[in-house]
Amino acid sequence: MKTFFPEVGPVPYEGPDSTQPLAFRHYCADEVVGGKTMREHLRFAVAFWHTFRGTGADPFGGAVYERPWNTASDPMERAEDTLRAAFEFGTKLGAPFYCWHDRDIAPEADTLAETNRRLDRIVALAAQLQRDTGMQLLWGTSNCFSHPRFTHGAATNPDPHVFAYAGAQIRKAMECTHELGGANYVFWGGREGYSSLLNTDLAREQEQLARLLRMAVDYKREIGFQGILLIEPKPKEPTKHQYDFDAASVLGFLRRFGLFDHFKLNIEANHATLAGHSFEHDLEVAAAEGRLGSIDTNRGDPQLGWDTDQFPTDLYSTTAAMLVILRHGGLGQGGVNFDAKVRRGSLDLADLFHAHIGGMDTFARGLKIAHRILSDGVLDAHRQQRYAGWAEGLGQRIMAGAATLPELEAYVLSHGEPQPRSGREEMLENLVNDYLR
Ligand code: XUL
Ligand code: CO
Repeated sequence: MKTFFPEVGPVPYEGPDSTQPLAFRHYCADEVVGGKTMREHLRFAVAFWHTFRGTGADPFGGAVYERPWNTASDPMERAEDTLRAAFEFGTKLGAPFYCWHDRDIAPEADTLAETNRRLDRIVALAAQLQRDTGMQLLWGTSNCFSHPRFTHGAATNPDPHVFAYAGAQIRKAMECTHELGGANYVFWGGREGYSSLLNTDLAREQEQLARLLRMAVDYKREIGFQGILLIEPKPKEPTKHQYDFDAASVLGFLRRFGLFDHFKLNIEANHATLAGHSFEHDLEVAAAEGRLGSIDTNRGDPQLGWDTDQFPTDLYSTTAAMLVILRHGGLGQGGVNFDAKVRRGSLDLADLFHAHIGGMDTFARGLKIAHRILSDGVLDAHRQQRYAGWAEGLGQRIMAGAATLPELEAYVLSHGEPQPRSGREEMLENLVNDYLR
């Protein structure tokens, strides 16, 4: 049996005082936080595409990483080696889940029939490796954006033949996800958007996208797939205007096309910030409507305006995210996927471990801190107090639908000006900082 990381053993939990770089300081899978283990809260997943298929290439230069699983001359042998490396990595790291695109795990062949045969072969191996290691599939998805045929979009393509190709690919990827017991299936609208209105029929393209999603809902029912269908919003990149701009626009889109009950959202930190939001804003928008399904936790760089897909290291951000997630009852059958890549200059295999360990520890700390903040109740008490007026008298009548505009006028005429009240934002920021110590 080949091994690809002979120099790294299982990553232990050593606690906050550890000085060993290849150890967890905060993520202790079996530790119980608020009635659930950290493993159950966080459901960490390794993203197959970045961690095992990433090459370090950028727009100014090609591949720089030399990976031992990428050496065989036969593409299918390389694919099998890559999959084995992924399971060795995930097992050593102690990540319970992984995620893939169809074309990451099995390379595309000359015909769809042959490509599907390749996928079947790799899925059989994945099923065996899942059984051997206990690792599970958080979600599968289809890459309908890299191949040149998808240059003008997949579901939103002006050519129905390309739409059909996307549909065929998604059907197969859903079937493979189902076979592997995937907990979710993701749709990220890779090139579902446009760059110029001069050649684009926006209304038609949105209807096409909805039609494809409806077909996916029907197919899910047909095969009895129990996973959740997730849409991952992103405002731009690769196209200038993406239709799945942010959580709010996706929720509106789903409602408009009668798809609301069939989908939840996979919120990605870096996509939320590209849309001009914070990560926690988009999480809250999804969660407020009961549609928060899962997260991609990769962050952007505050100085760069594009999708840098970096591992999370900012404690303030993971705390804010976990506050939203815990308040809304957790991620259910979703999880925390690292859709993140190491930097071009991070050449060593060990860097892949350091990156994931850091991300897992940062989230584990965010979880523990958010749990403490919520259990102490000080923050929520402030919030509740701020809206106290709605629990009685006038507030209650308004929300019960009993008040009228003339009644509001009469109320103001007899009560005069409302009393100004501070939002206490800075005090609350200080309060959160106290917990970060
Ligand atoms: C792209 C992105 C994707 C999706 C899956 O920005 O986030 O990798 O997560 O297709
Ligand atoms: Co993503």
